[in-house]
Amino acid sequence: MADRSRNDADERVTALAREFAKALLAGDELGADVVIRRAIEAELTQTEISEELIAPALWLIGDLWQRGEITVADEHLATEITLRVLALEQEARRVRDQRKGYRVLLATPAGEHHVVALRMLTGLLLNAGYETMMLGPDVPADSLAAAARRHGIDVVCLSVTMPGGADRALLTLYEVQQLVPSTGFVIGGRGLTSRLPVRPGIEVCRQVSEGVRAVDAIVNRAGLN
Ligand code: B12
Repeated sequence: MADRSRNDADERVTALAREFAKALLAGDELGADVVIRRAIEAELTQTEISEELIAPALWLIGDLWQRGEITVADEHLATEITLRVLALEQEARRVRDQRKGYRVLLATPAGEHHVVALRMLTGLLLNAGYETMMLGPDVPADSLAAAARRHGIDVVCLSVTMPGGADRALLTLYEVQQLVPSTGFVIGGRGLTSRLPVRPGIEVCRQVSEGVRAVDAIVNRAGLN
């Protein structure tokens, strides 16, 4: 079993290394950056990325250059892309490390059973480096607030789909703020109405893809206080 997971990990590294080399050969900086970000998300260490992805790709570039199969310009471009990607990797790790200490709770208010959007958001937040706690559907305001306090939650994400859901989200917000006033909120879903207050510490989103940025905005603001 351990051998199998080691083999899977090796195959994943080999595939990423191949893709990184391909991006360098194509002069595709964005593609190279995406491969490195995927490697970070797959929990490869900085050493593994340097030794098993970047170095072999540059050795290959060197061989092709020596054999006259690519030009000096191709080799220079590949090196420049690598240097920029290294800087981006540092930045991506710094942002991810900063997010590590923050806890995000996800739930739908009482009576609301639609949780697909929140499941999607959980994955995005985890990949971004946040700690998440998914309570799932139909959570009464008082027990959600108690959970937020018990687990030291920084941000609560709520989703509302059904008519009337926005009012229950408001009630949840109120209950949590009574117990832990510093908690931030990210709220989304088609059941939202203009009754929800938009003020610092409360972010309203139309798309799941806005969720990580919204949580970032809340924790960055809290960090500046
Ligand atoms: C799957 C589904 C269910 C499943 C849910 C299972 C589950 N575990 O989630 C079940 C079977 C339980 C269900 C039950 C019901 N459902 Co239903 N359901 C759906 C369906 C088909 C898909 C919902 C979905 O997952 N969409 C995909 C997600 C990704 O989209 P989304 O939620 O809209 O989220 C997007 C944005 O709103 C935003 N977002 C949403 N939340 C959040 C949160 C944050 C923090 C962020 C950042 C972003 C964000 O991001 C997403 C896009 O990026 C919809 C059809 C539809 N048109 O949506 C009906 C639908 C929502 N259901 C409906 C109905 C009527 C019901 C029931 C009343 C049916 C019944 N008679 O029992 C019950 C009510 C249950 C309840 N009280 O909540 C209606 C609602 C109509 C309305 N607004 O009045 C719909 C629209 C179907 C229809 N056309 O009639 N349902």
